[in-house]
Amino acid sequence: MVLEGIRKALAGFIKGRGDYEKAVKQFIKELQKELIKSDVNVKLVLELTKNIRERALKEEPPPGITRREWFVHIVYEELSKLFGGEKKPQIKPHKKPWIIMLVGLQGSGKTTTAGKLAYYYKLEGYRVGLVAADTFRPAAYEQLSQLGKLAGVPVYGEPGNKDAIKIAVNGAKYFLEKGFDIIIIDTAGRHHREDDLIREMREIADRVKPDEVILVIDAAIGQQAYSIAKKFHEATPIGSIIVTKLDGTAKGGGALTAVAVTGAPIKFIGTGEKLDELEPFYPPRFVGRILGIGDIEGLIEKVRRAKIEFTEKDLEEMLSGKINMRLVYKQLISLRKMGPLRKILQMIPGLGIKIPLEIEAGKAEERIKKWLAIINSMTYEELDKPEIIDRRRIRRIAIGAGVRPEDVKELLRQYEAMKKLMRQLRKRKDLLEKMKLGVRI
Ligand SMILES: Nc1nc2c(ncn2[C@@H]2O[C@H](COP(=O)(O)OP(=O)(O)OP(=O)(O)O)[C@@H](O)[C@H]2O)c(=O)[nH]1
Ligand SMILES: [Mg+2]
Repeated sequence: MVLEGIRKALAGFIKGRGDYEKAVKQFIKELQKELIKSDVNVKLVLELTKNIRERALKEEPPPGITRREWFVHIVYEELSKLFGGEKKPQIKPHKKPWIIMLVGLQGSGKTTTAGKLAYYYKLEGYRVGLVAADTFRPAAYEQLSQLGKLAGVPVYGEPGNKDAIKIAVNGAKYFLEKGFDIIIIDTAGRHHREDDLIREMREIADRVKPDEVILVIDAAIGQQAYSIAKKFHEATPIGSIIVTKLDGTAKGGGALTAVAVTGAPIKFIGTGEKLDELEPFYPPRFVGRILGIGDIEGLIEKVRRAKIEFTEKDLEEMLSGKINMRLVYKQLISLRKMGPLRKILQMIPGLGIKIPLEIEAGKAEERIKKWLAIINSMTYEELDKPEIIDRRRIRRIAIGAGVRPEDVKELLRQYEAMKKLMRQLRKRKDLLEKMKLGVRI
């Protein structure tokens, strides 16, 4: 697996107990070493680590998250960005039929990937056909035929015919007439000159008009993937990219990040020679695996929950009468950050409603912390319907949160007060509308 060292460095970081800033520095050094070893562009590495360092020293973790945990989250986010961000790859074809044309340098893995793609889409329920339009490689048709047989997908070819463009056109026509959903055209990578390869690719594309041209890149090429992607794209717009042989090279990080920089989406990655060794590429998941998914999943979820914001939509929901502990939780968290409800309540001094949460008191912070712990100990059912919380449940929640049962009761009282407040607010709809419009009352 590429970038294995990062995982070790991070594990060391999480377990470490010493000085935080020193540990950050140490981890960043390791991270740089690993990325550069994996052939990631030095400029990208420096930019990444600068971002991580800045965020690590500047950002405050949300409540309930330690600084070290927050740091792991930062690394996870920044690495995901480096590998292409949060966008999910578009795997399903936009329409049917869908013609895919595979292009790429000699030996990059086009034919193997054609077989893998056919197999993948077949399992997804599509009717898939393969077209062998490589007239350069000896026995290219046989190679694809075998893969087709393994995948259980028909292969169109004209062994003996040297006109790749004609074969591609005929093959596409053949499967279109038969009503196939996805047609995958394998092309040659074996030309005497790269110019000829590019020219042939352009001609096939002009004649067949594929819905998607996929560039296949061998990960072993490292950061050179950037110039290859660019060159191909200039010849024919590349819809997406598949990076192959990530299992067999130490330079995978370089290839993936170089492609990400071009902005072309990496759709799949190839992780072996077998038909099923192809997987959709989603940067956060990939990074999760680099960092050790088991270790990081729980943490990311924890951070995600801690980052919850109380939004305008939540306010609308609350005002429409729907209130539960989840909303209260969000509200409490955003009260710490001067959430919208507090602002709104402050804007209407004449409303004559007592603010139930004593947010002015100095003790508020302590209290909110306690309440958050209490809510964290509730079950989903209790969060949605706090009304069911009886004495037994109160005791259990208190133990879980490390507080006294009285504290739980107090929160429930506040919850009731909040519910009442919402009801009162709802009756003053006129005022609320004005507030939303920003009219001063
Ligand atoms: N380990 C590993 N090997 C792969 C992967 N993808 C392809 N290969 C191997 O790479 C070699 C070349 O693959 P092909 O599919 O023939 O490459 P090609 O781009 O069609 O080659 P030409 O048609 O000659 O241009 C074969 O031995 C494949 O088994 C992968 O993801 N992992
Ligand atoms: Mg081939």
